[in-house]
Amino acid sequence: MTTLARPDLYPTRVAGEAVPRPRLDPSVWGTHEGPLTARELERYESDGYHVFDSLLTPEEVGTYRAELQRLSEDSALLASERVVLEPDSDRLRSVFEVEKVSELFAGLLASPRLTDVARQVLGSDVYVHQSRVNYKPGFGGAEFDWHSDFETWHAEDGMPRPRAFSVSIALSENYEFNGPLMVMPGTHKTFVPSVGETPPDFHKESLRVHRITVGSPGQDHLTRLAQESGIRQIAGPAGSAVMFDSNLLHGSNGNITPFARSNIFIVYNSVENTLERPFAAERPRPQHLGNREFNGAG
Ligand code: 6CS
Ligand code: FE
Repeated sequence: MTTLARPDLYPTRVAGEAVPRPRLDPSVWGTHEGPLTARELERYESDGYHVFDSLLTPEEVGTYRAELQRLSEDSALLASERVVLEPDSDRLRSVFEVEKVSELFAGLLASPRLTDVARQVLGSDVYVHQSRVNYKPGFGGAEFDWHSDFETWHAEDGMPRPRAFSVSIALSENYEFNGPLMVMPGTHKTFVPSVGETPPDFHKESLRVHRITVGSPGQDHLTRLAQESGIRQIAGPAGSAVMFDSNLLHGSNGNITPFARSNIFIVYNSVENTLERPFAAERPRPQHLGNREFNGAG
């Protein structure tokens, strides 16, 4: 069966040299009213991220932390493909599509304090493209190397445009020293293609050991962008959160301290940007990594 050619606005996983190109799309779509002020939207468009000092109450944090513990002891879940283990141990690294295994987290994903922001920023109705809890345990939670999420979601999930963002909600203290999220402000405005073909079932490797070549910008581009943009470390108390554009370069260091850095990440995508076939992979990734049930986020 011949596959029809289609426009690829963000070619990546290329052979030869990767040439960064300007982003073709805004980060803030439309002029919907919503929880963020005009100034906050301007800053988000410019920096590519926005910090919420306290998105959850201390009581909610307690409830979700207990849920994290419950999930980490669920033997059926631990044996499922939703779970990714740490590369150097069999401790829990990530649990994907948490709304399918936790009614509590399903309620959080659908709560208006998040979906109202998502509709405002994405300028349309929205749905959850991906959710995950990253446990980043103490004494060895491994790093996540620098990357653009959109580069992966475009190449491997078939997301056409960067009309999506993640909200990372701290369910434990995100200290300066236990592997908090780091971003390069403003880099969401440049799309840096990755060099090299996507190996089959690449996610089975890339989600566990995130020191990868395919799917990451080259060190030359990372060096230049870091020099131009700087690096901002997003530390914050449990209950705080940061939303960041799908194409913003980010990463996090490993955690050698005793203090886990456990966060829940929720990705909202516009219903006008639903997944097609991958732009640079043989087969789509599984449902728990890239949601293909495009019902609204409630
Ligand atoms: O491949 C993905 O979809 C995941 N990988 C990383 C390192 N961040 C975004 C996402 O969870
Ligand atoms: Fe990421």
